Amino acid sequence: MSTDQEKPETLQDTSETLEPRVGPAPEGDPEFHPYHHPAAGWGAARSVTGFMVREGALPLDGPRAIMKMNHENGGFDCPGCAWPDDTKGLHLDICENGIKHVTWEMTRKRVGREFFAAHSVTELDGWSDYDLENEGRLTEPMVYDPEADHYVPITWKDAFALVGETLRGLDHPDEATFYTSGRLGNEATFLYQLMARELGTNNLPDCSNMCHEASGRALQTALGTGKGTVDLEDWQTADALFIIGVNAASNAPRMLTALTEAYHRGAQIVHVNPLVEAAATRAIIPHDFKDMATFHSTRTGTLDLQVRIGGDMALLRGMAKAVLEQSATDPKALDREFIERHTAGFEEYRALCEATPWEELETQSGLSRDDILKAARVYREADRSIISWCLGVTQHEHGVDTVREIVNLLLLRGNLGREGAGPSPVRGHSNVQGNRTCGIDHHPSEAFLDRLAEVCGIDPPREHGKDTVASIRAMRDGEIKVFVGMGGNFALAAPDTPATYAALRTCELTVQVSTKLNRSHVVHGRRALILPCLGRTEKDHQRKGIQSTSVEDSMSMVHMSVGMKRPASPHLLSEPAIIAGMARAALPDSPTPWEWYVEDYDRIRDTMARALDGFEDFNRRVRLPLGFRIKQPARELVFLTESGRAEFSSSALPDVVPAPGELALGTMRSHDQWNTTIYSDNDRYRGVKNLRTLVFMNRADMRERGIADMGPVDITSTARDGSHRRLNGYLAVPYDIPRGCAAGYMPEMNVLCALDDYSTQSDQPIMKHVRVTIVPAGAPA
Ligand SMILES: Nc1nc2c(c(=O)[nH]1)N[C@H]1C(S)=C(S)[C@@H](COP(=O)(O)OP(=O)(O)OC[C@H]3O[C@@H](n4cnc5c(=O)[nH]c(N)nc54)[C@H](O)[C@@H]3O)O[C@H]1N2
Ligand SMILES: Nc1nc2c(c(=O)[nH]1)N[C@H]1C(S)=C(S)[C@@H](COP(=O)(O)OP(=O)(O)OC[C@H]3O[C@@H](n4cnc5c(=O)[nH]c(N)nc54)[C@H](O)[C@@H]3O)O[C@H]1N2
Ligand SMILES: [Mo]
Repeated sequence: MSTDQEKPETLQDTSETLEPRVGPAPEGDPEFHPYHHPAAGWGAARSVTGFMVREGALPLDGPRAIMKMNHENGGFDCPGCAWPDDTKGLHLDICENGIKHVTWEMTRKRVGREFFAAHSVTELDGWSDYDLENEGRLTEPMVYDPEADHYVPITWKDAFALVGETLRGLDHPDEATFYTSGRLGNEATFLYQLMARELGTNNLPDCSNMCHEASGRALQTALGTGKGTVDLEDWQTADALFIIGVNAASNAPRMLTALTEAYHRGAQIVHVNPLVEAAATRAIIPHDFKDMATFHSTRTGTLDLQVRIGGDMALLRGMAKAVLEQSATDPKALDREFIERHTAGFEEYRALCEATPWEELETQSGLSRDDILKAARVYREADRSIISWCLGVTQHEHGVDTVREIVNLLLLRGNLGREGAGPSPVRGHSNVQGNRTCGIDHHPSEAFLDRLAEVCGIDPPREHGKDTVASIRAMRDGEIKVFVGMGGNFALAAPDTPATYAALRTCELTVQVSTKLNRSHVVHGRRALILPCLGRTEKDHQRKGIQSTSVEDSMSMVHMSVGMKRPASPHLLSEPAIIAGMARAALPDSPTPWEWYVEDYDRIRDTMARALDGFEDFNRRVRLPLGFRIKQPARELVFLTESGRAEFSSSALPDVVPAPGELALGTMRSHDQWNTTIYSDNDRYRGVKNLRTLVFMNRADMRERGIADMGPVDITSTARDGSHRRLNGYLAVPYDIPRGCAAGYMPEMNVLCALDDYSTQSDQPIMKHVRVTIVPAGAPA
C-alpha cells in the first residue's frame, strides 16, 4: 500500500472531505525499524547538516546564527521551545530541533507577489501544508481578492485601514477574536492585549488553551501561582526527577543535558509514558565534544513506567498511597511539619488514598502494584524531587485533577519551596508563558484589569472573553466575525479540522500575521489579509535604533532576544508595529501613544513595569546578563490561595479504561515536526521513515482485530455526542505501547477530535484521549 499517492480520506459523519497531505512527499516506501541509538548525538548532527543544506543556510548564515542563539549578552532566544538556557552560560546550549527551527525561519526562499499572481487560492488549497510553508518567507502584505480568487498586494496603510474599518463596523467588540501563538515577544504581547481591551473585548484565545491551560488552573488553585516553581538549578540538584508525558528528546531536547547530568550525579530519573521515548534511554549531548568523538552515551532514565493513556492520576495516587502506608512505620516518609504548617486538606486526601483499593489503581494506571511501589520507593528515598510534565498530562478531560495530584504528591514530602524540589511544567512555544504573564488571558483577574485601567488610562471590559474552542464555536455560530491570528496556524492546530475550517470561512475578515505561508492563509474569511512580520532572528530597526524584545522561559526567567539577521524583505514590519498600525486604525482617538511606543520598545517596557506584577524596573533588570526571574510566591512558601495555604485536592479517579472494542488514541508530534510545520515524513527516534499517516498499536490489539504489521486501517472516533469522525487508509505500526492504547500524529489527527470534546476542567480540547475503533481498511467499523 502506498500512502504517497493515495491521500488518506477523512469522513465526518456522512459527509466526505478529502484532506490534503500535511507533510512533504515521502522519499520512499514507509519503513519501521526500532531505533537503538542514543538520543541526540551523531544522528542529530547528521540530520541538522542535511537540513541546513536543503534550506540553503550553509555554509555561513546557519552556523553563524546558531552561535548567536541562547547566548547571554546578546543573541536571540531560540524559538524552538521554552526550555531555559543553561544558567552557567558556559557552553552553547543548542539542539537539533532548535537549529532546524531557526534554519526554517532563515530560509532563502521567498513568497512574493509573483507567487500569488501565479497561484489561485483554490489551487493553493490543494497543496500540502509542507509545500505551502516550503515556499519560504512572506515578503509583503497581501489581501484576498474574491473576484480573482488570488491574493493581491496591498499597502500597509490600506491593510490597516481595512482592519480598522471592519473592527469599527462591528456591532460589538466581542464580535472579534484575537489569537496568539506562543512566539510573540512580551512587548508585542502587551500591546496586543491592550489593543483588544481598549477595543472592548477579552476575546484573547491562545495556543496555551490547547496546551497548558490545565497546568495553569491547577497550580493557581493549589499553590496560588499559575506556573512551575523550580528553575534549572533545581533540576541540577534534585535527587529524583519524574518526567511525565513529555517526549523530551524531540520537543525539549535541551532537557537531555539536565538528564545526563542528573544521571552522572546519581539521581533517579523516572519516565512515565505509554511509549518508551528516546529521552528515557540514552543520549549523547552534541556540545559534549569528547562524548561525540568517542560515541560515549549516558543513560537518561532509571525507571520506565508505561502507563495507559490517561492513567497518570492513578499512578500518582498509588504512589501517594504507598507513601502514606509507609508512614505508619517510617516517620520520615511524610514531612509532617511541612504539612501542618503550610497545607490544607491533608486529612481528606489521606482518607481518599486509603479508601482507594490497589486493584483500582492498577486497573486505571495500567501498571502492576509492584511497578507503582517501585516509583513510590524512588520518591520516598529522595530528599528532593521534581515532577515535570507536558501534554501527556494536560490534554485530557481530567488534566487539572492530574496536575493537582502531582502537587498532592509533592506536598506529602514537602517538595516545595526548597532547592531541588517542586512542580515543573514543560511549556511549549518559546514565549507561551510570557504571553500569559503579559496579559493574554480570556479570563483576566480584576486586579490585573484595575491596574491596566489605571496605568494605561483605558476602561477594559470586565466580562470574560472566549478561548480557542469557544472562539471557533462563536465563529461557527456567526457571533464572531473577525479573526486576527498573531502568529501560529490556527486552521490546522485547532481541533476538528472541518469544523474549524468552516468557522474561519464564515468570518467577515481573517487577518494572519505570519512569517510563512500556511493553511490559515488559504482557509480564510470573506475578506482576508496576510500581514508578514519580522522573525525573531531578524534585526528590528525602529526610529530609536535596533530594538530587542523579551521572552519568558518555562522557568520564569525573562531575558532579551535580539535579532541580528537582515530581514527577509524590506517590506516586513515588526509585530509591535503591526499591532500599533491595526490599533490606530481601529481606535483613531485612542489615548495610547501607539506610534511612540513602537519607536522605542523601552517605552513599552516602562509601561509594563508599572502595569504588571513582577516587572518592576523592567528595563534595567532585563538587561542583566541572564535577565531576571519573576518572583514566585509559592517558591517562598507564600500561597495566594483561598486558605493562604497550599491546598491538597481530593478528586475522584476517572475511569480511563477503554470500552470493549475501543482504544484510547493520543495525538502527538513526530521528531521531524514543529507543531503544524512538518520538516520530513520521518520520526527517527521511533524508527519511522517516509510515513506520517500511521497509528502506533500494541501488537496484541492488532492481532485481535486481524490487522497485519504495517497493514492499512480505518480509524473512527466517537465523540461525546455520539458523532463519528474517520480517517481511512492509515498504516498500523506494531509498537511497544500498552494494550488498549494507540498513538498517531497531530495535526492530521485533529479531524478525529470533536470540537465539543473539550475538558470540563480546563476547556482544553481532549487531544490525548480520543475514543477510537480501528479496523482493517475497508472492514465495517
Ligand atoms: N521539536 C519540537 N519541539 C516542540 C514542539 C514541536 O512540535 N517540535 N512543540 C512545542 C509545543 S507547542 C509543546 S506544547 C511541546 C509539546 O511537547 P510534548 O508534550 O512532548 O508533545 P507531544 O508530542 O504531544 O507528546 C506528548 C507525549 O505524551 C505521551 N502521552 C500521550 N498520552 C499520554 C498519557 O496519557 N500519559 C502520559 N504520561 N503520557 C502520554 C506521548 O507518548 C508523548 O511522548 O513541545 C514544544 N517543543
Ligand atoms: N491533535 C492535536 N492538536 C494540537 C496539539 C496536539 O498535541 N494534538 N497540540 C496543540 C498545541 S500544544 C499547540 S501550542 C498548537 C500550536 O498551534 P500554533 O501555535 O497556532 O501553530 P504553529 O504550528 O506553532 O504555527 C506555525 C506558524 O507560525 C508562524 N510563525 C512562525 N514564527 C513566527 C513569528 O515569529 N511571528 C509570527 N507572527 N508568526 C510566526 C508561521 O507562519 C508558521 O506557519 O497546536 C495544538 N494542536
Ligand atoms: Mo503547545
